[in-house]
Amino acid sequence: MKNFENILVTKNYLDHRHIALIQLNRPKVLNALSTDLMKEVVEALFSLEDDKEIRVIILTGNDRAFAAGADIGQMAEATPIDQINDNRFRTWKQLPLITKPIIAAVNGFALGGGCELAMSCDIIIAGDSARFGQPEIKIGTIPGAGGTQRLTRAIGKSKAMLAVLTGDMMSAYEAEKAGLVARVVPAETLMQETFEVAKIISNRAPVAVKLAKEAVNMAYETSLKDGMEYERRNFYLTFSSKDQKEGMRAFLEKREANYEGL
Ligand code: CO8
Repeated sequence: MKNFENILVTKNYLDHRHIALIQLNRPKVLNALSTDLMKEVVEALFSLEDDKEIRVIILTGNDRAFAAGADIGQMAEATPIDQINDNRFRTWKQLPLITKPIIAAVNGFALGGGCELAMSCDIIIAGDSARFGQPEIKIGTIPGAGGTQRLTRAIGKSKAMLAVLTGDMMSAYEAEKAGLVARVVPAETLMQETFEVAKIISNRAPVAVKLAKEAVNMAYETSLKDGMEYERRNFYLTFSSKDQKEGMRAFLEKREANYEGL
């Protein structure tokens, strides 16, 4: 893996060969999501996607901030045409193409694009000091990378409206209660707790994990009827994998399954 300027990438995270960590690393600006940083995140994700050893990716920031939003300095004087030509959204559009599970481990601020980046991941685990919000309204704009869409699907219209129209932040516990966050843990143990979740997922059959992720995401993309159909087809598809045979035989033989991702 090459060296990046704005992120740190660790394969074999905590000596686990199936887990990788991407850490946003612009601490002086609370990990503001510059175009370059987002390009690097996407490049690293695709490199880990292609790495056969990696089964789960953790995305994190630091104790103070997961990310405090898009880089305001970079945007302040931009015209719509600058935004189009800069094509910042190209990187964001690539995030859903990653088939491996991505867990956002959030301490501190996850605001604006930072909240949107966390919501682009598959699971959000938050430290108890984490704060989520879409504060764009306070600086005269609105969310641009899913804040009005993913947040509304995650926490419902009324709470999303409150967040988007006031710009006020939610605590980690409010975010958990609303359904944005899967689990809140003590801030100091965030990375260890996230690693434990990643370990569990990395022990599951990788093909089934990908098909399950795809099927859950379909719940957001389509009608219930079509989603059910999609799920059923992915269910059938798992029966063409070696790992399904291994998993069910291991259960019947009362032993641990050994999954190969085949
Ligand atoms: N962009 C650039 N710099 C930032 C950002 C940001 N989003 N957030 C913080 N910083 C910088 C500050 O300017 C400051 O720099 P300096 O030390 O040079 O003055 C440094 O980080 C530390 O910040 P503060 O001194 O403000 O720290 P506080 O603890 O006092 O406050 C806050 C922390 C509350 C998080 C505060 O920094 C803040 O309100 N930040 C802005 C939050 C925000 O408005 N985010 C939304 C940005 S717009 C957006 O995300 C739109 C996304 C659209 C999708 C993008 C697609 C391309």
